[in-house]
Amino acid sequence: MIPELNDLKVIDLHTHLYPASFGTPSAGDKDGLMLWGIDELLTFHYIAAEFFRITPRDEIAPADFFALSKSDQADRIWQALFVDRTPNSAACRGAVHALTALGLDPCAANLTGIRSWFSDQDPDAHTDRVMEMAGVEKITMTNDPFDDNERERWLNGARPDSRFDPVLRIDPLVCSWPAAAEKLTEWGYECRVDFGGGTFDAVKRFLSDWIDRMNPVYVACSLPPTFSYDGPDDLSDAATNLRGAILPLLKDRGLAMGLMIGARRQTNPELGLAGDSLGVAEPHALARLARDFPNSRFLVTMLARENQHELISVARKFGNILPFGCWWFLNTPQLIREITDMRLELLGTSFVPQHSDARVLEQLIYKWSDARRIVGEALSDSYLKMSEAGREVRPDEIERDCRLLFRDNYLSFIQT
Ligand code: FIX
Ligand code: ZN
Repeated sequence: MIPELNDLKVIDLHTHLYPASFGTPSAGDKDGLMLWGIDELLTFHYIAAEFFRITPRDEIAPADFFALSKSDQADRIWQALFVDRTPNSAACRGAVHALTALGLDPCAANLTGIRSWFSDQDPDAHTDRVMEMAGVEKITMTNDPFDDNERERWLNGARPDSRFDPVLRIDPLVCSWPAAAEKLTEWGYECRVDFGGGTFDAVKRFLSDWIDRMNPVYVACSLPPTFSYDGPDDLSDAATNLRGAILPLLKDRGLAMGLMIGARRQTNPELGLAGDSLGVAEPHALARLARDFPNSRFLVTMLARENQHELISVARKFGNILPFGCWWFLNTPQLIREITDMRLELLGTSFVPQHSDARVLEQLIYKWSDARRIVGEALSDSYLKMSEAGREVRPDEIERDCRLLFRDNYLSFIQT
């Protein structure tokens, strides 16, 4: 373990967390975006997926489960996965870890006591406390103007405070053309689905307006494993929009593009968010983008374990690619270790080892504790090997490396 990592304040560069100013169900705003507390922790989609695996359909079908109140859902999950079974999956263990860290009983027979503790907390002060416990200085959000609920909140003046950095998320512009063109037209940005007329201008105006409104630290989209980009002659909708509008506009506005590649949406639609899975993607598309847009910057994470080695090899060729995080199904101790070792061996310290992807505030506690421990072990091993090769590492160098990995690589990349 690396002691320097214990006290380091990290920047969490991708989450789905919000401040209380975006509303919270615990305060009666049922579609509020700030998720926290025991009911959200237990109904988190990673855990819900595990519940459906072991719950026969004739006991409760997914649609009937989702029709229950959040607290009834949480009660059922607690009983099935934490009482009747041992909570030893990474997601369940994470909830146990967060509860224990907050002084709550992970062996409780029911949720009454835990729920009452959470109901005594003020969401805003609780955010400070959880960030302090997790050692997180900044939470980077995911802000989606195509989501009606979120969109309305921004238009009605909701804004984050200085603990939260916005990120403008634009999946439909890349992945769902022409549906996105119809939406933009409906909102007053007249687009033609065939990219004729002033469509690129309309897309740029849309992006500019949301950049002005949100002041994002970068712009992001998640892409399916089938995403392709094959150079200047590629006439697919995604390539056309990236080349004609999105990347030029981001360059003008000095913003990096986050690409999260490999999510296969709605493999099992009945399960909602818990129904997504992954597929192996083709990193060649990324290499072409980095090559054709040398003045654009790409923050990249890929979802398939099979893609990790190739992503690193592409990043070795292009300084405008910054690999980050062990995303979603890769965020388990074993895979974080494997991927971090591979990155340290091939990229030195020029990457960002982890982001939390937290959707529920208290997840920061276990996700960052795991990341510090596992990345710390990988880093220690790399120092040991260096020492065997004849070069000791100094304490100030260890501190610098930790800062690079958990803050400075990202900060300098988005500010370049
Ligand atoms: O696209 C994303 O940002 C993904 O992280 C999410 O869609 C996903 O549901 C998730 O929570 C993964 O951790
Ligand atoms: Zn995410």
